[in-house]
Amino acid sequence: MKTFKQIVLAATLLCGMQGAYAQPSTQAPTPTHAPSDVISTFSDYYTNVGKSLEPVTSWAQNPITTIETYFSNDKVAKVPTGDSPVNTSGWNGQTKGYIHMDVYATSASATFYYGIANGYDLNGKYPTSAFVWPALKANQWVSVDVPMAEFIKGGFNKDQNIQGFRFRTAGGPVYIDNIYAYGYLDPGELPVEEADIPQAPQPLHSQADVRAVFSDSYTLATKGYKPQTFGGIIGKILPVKGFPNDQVVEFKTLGTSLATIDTWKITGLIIHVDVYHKSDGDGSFSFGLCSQDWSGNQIKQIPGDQWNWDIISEGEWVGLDVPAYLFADAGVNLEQITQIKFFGSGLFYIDNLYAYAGQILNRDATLKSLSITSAELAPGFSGNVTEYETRVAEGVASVTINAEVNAVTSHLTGTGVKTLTADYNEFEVVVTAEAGNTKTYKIIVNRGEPKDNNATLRSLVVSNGVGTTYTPTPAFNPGVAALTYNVPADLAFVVVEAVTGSDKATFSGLSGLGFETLQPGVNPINIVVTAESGLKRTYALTINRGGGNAIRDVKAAPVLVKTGNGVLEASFEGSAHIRLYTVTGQLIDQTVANGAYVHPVGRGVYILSVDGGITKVLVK
Ligand SMILES: [Ca+2]
Ligand SMILES: [Ca+2]
Repeated sequence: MKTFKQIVLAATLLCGMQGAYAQPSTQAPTPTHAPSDVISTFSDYYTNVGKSLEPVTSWAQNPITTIETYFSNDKVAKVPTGDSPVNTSGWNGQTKGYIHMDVYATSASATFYYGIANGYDLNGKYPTSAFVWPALKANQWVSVDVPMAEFIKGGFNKDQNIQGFRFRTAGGPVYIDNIYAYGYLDPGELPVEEADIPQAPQPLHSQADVRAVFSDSYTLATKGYKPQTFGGIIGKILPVKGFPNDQVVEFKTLGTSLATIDTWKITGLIIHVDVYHKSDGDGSFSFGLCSQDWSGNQIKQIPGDQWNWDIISEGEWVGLDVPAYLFADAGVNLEQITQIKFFGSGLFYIDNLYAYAGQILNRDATLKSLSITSAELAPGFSGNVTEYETRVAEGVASVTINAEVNAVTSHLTGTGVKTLTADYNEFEVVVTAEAGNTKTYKIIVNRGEPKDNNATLRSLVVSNGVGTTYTPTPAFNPGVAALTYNVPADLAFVVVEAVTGSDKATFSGLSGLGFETLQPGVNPINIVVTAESGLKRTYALTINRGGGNAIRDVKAAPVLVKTGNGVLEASFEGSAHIRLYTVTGQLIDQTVANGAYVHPVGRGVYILSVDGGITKVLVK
């Protein structure tokens, strides 16, 4: 027992000694940035601004960063080895260009890097791999300055404050002092953010009937939509990908999201908003309004027994139209609306938030039933399922499609007797709702035994016929629908060779294949492949003679051609570049001739190019 006590005592002493020596031997260098350019969060030097670090002690599984005091009154953060989260609630350092830290290690083999977090869960966002963290030095302070753009590229949302750090240390502890942000955040350094969704439908209400809050379609709109930093997530105003002038609001993880709006007067009107549920969550969506104050605490929602918010289906724009009086019933002053708050579950976008005078048109474009004579559809009918397939017996010449709309105000097309022109047939039934939105139901009718449905090309080569092939944009693959080739301005024809993906597929004639003469400029060529089942697929080639912008106007000189006695004779005015080809594009001869050209030929078809002008010559 005595021995055991001595060991415990010795261990305690040893630990105590290590603790005493394991601290920086010098104070951190005095910061050099002007206080007016600094937003600090942990520094004894900058006292005019800043929050402090708030060590997270509640996460038992994580090593805890502590705040130590050395050199009488100098605070230093001691970061243990591992993954240590530290709060710095509401620090707005993200508005600056860099985050600075002074970092001290007792060994040069220690490493340190860190992420910053938008939320209290401290899922840190780290710089991209392009950023090189400075190496630590033994018993020295090292300045670590990370561009804010690196964190933003790494996923940090610059529209929200920094809620914490996630320190990552190996071979520690390391010591940190003077954590502050400084410098200019250059918007040009930041990644371009876009909403990768389709554009919202064009609103159809006339300007005179509309009081808009957020819409690119109404130029007299209030445009007073200002997403708020409190009360849930921040709606982010972004352009639609490919449409820089069409903005939408993104709600990344709704939740709730509050926005103030310029005073909105909507007595007697209907509130419209287009909503797109891209992913995540259950698609539930609604909004509330406030006419009372600016805190967001007085938002009123419509009681559930008075309005049924539909679940927004994923991957399509859905227009919501809600009568304003329902909010009046809930206690909102419709002449003084100052805030709107969105509620939901998932990743949403909204567009075209406005109120209009009019009546609510029925948006129901679903079918109540859909069937086909003498065959069952698969899967079984459901109003929200829009694609069906069936198979009928060999020799069936026609089927009848029957359908009923859900709403009597809808319009229906595509039903009735349908002739089966092939063993693979596609039919569409389209429902147009009273409000103008449509829903298309597709029915594939297969006839007879299953047949090969492959109507793709395996390869496609466009060449000049004498060994030079041209590369299309985009690169060829069997699934591509349109290809553009830029070819030289003086190329009078191309040779197109294609192989079908299935031996059972056929070309529709030889249209688009083999020798194709080119006009200067744009030459469309379509290749149509027909699968065994009858399914057709078109590859649309655009041959751009002159390479897109260097289109040359080739004047075909008047050419007189005679053949006979095994000789082709051409006469024309002046000097000309001559090329003679076989019908499949093999170059036979090229030269420059003045006024006349003579070449021996056998029987067959030849292509004569005189200064780019093409003449087809038949030699009997
Ligand atoms: Ca300090
Ligand atoms: Ca828009």
